[in-house]
Amino acid sequence: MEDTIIAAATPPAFSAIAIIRMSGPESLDIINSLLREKLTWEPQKLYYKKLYFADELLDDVVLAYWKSPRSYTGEDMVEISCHGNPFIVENILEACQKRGARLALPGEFTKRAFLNGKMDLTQAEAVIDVIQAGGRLALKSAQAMQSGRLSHELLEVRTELIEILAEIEAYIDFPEEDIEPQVGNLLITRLLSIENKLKSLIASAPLSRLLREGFTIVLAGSPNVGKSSLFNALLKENRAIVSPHPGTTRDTIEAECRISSFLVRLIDTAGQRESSDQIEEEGIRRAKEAVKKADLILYMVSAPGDPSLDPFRLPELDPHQKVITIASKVDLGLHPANKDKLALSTVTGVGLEELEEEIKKILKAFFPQDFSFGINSRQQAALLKIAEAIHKAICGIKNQLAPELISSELRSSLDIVGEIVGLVSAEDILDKIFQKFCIGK
Ligand SMILES: Nc1nc2c(ncn2[C@@H]2O[C@H](COP(=O)(O)OP(=O)(O)O)[C@@H](O)[C@H]2O)c(=O)[nH]1
Ligand SMILES: [Mg+2]
Repeated sequence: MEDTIIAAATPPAFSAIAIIRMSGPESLDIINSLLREKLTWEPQKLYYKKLYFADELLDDVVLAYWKSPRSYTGEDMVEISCHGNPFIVENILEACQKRGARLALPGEFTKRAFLNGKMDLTQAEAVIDVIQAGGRLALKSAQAMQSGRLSHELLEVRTELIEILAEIEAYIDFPEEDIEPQVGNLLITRLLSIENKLKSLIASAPLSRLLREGFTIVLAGSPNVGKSSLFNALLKENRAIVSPHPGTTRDTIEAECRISSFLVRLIDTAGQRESSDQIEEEGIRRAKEAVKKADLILYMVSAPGDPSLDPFRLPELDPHQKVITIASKVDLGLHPANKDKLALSTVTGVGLEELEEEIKKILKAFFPQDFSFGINSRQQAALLKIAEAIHKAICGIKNQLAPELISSELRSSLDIVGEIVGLVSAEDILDKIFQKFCIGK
């Protein structure tokens, strides 16, 4: 029998209400032991009661009871809403532990929900993404995943694979017969369409990484062009030190912000020029590293001077990396060579709105119009293996390999589909997934 677990579901802060959750067979006994009256519990009803431990009042609380299997975890559950004071929460947690509950591990409630068949593994993984989504699109993607969109698509793949497998395995019983070319071609067409579906799912992985980890936007350019001033203007606070002396920012400075409801890591870099100063050189090295990892680079050139005089040159970039070239300090006048660039002044504010609009446009363009959800890296790795097995099966049919060989590829891809949704799941994989959760979820 499972033990009974307990945890605060809300963060330790002074607030109107805090919620504590308990799950497991002893939940009702434990909470009953803290009541002074006998209660006839009905599931999904709220009870306003006083909890006591020994003779001490713990708090006035609202209690809810969910009876197994109709609960989040699938077990008997009790939810305690108390006043939002961390000392009250601690006292209640302690009292329940003394009566037999134990503190839950990170993600243990959701792990139990998964193990009790309340959700599959892709849905369980999405729970944490829903909680931690740092922007609207990230939330939409996590919610689609939680509602089972990926599982649904994979189930279709699975059904199709089983049908194809049945056709191929029919040949195993007749060793004298090869797969007829006509049948083979049809099977290849069906496998290719699965392969395409997998490819588009796999292509969503880097996008979901962007949603989860945020876009990296790097400010780059020569010393003194106004990078740190723009960094502060974009963050709307004075985070980086601005000074008229070139080389003031000697390291990269990073801050998280939200642009158009996307999570963004904004990085201010040290001015990039040849330097004899060792610390500054290290800063420049880091700046170059930052540029390499950037999704978008705000490349600043100084307006009044000729850009060819700016010692900083952008390194060669990957095709996915985007650049906005900005002519800075336009309040001092705009050099004709910079006419085609976004003209900006952090002193007068000219160009700031335009820049933010441009950034929004570029970030949005990373996602296709019909983007609905992105897969995580575990799912991506597994889908890559399936795609590879299917590719081998296609080659096998083309090269008229023995049906056993083709079927074994397809069987292995069926197993991996099972791993993704959690039909088969090793304990260490589950541990890795649920460790990332917060306690109480
Ligand atoms: N006139 C004017 N001066 C600016 C502007 N932006 C920055 N500066 C000044 O230029 C100098 C260098 O700015 P800073 O942001 O430290 O440049 P960084 O070295 O590229 O980070 C400072 O004295 C700033 O006050 C601007 O838009 N107009
Ligand atoms: Mg600076």
